[in-house]
Amino acid sequence: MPYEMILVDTRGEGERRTGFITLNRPKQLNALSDPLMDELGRALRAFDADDGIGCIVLTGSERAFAAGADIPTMAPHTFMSAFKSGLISKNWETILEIRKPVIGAVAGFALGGGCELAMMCDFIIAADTARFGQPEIKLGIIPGAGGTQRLPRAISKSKAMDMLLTARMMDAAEAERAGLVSRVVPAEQLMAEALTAAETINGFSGPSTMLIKELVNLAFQGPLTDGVAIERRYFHALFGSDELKRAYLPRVASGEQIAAFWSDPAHRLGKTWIDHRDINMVMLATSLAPESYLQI
Ligand code: DAK
Repeated sequence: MPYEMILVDTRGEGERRTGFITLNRPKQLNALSDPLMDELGRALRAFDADDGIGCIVLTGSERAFAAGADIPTMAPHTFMSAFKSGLISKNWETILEIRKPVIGAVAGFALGGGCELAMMCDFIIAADTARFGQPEIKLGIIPGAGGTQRLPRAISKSKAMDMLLTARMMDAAEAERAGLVSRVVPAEQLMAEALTAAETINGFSGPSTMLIKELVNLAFQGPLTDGVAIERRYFHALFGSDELKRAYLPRVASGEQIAAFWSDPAHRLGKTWIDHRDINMVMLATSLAPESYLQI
């Protein structure tokens, strides 16, 4: 089924490419409606299931990433209709189920639900034109897609209270200082920067990127001790990987220097016997003493 409110394409080179999803309701500044969120969820799931895709970039227009939930379609709701239809829930959080990294590339307004959607991305690269805000209070409502929960975790209680209670917008420079975004670039470089970041990720092990994403999200959402315990289990589990044993252990056992092995660009690019998916296994392995492998 074709998309009407988003644009979808793939970019980059190599074995795994980057899936781009562009919110495309220009007249409404990409206001987020139910049909749009359905399409977004469908596109995200399709990229997640595609072995040729390593990473996803979610973006909007130069003027707006998204100016919030679509106000006219929300306005008629009553408590019961909002509750029964699961307003801003069932199809708004598909992005949280995606296992591949999702980069938010934000230019212009990211307000209300737009800011909340950006915060659901794994990290945000912002154009210097980006402006973030949670202006719901001006409408007499509150955020409905996690704004009161993710914003304080991302930028501190004080700044979150300030933004939520005064409805002021935060520019890109302040958003970077506060930790809401990972980098700020001139607007005209936004897409290139996002693609470069995505291609870097695409060059690493897919399973490792998925595990890192899962664990960082656990750190963001859950208690520290649980997160560290689960991280340890996954770390141990990676040593059960056939790839690790086939690709790396024989070389260590034969006495090859780790540094020499790793500095060979052919290995780094996965052009020889070592497949690119092994690379992160190797990186994990190099953090332990060689004797450890010989006991596995
Ligand atoms: N929804 C629908 N259309 C929107 C929109 C939105 N959120 N934001 C902007 N637009 C539309 C404008 O209506 C305008 O359309 P036309 O009049 O040209 O047809 C067009 O986009 C351009 O907007 P402006 O002319 O206002 O452009 P400016 O550059 O002057 O201002 C702005 C840009 C982003 C600062 C301004 O448009 C603005 O403040 N927009 C609203 C931002 C906002 O408050 N977002 C929503 C946050 S609240 C619920 C009810 C509501 C909600 C939830 C539940 N219930 C009753 C259950 C809302 C949730 C939110 O996300």
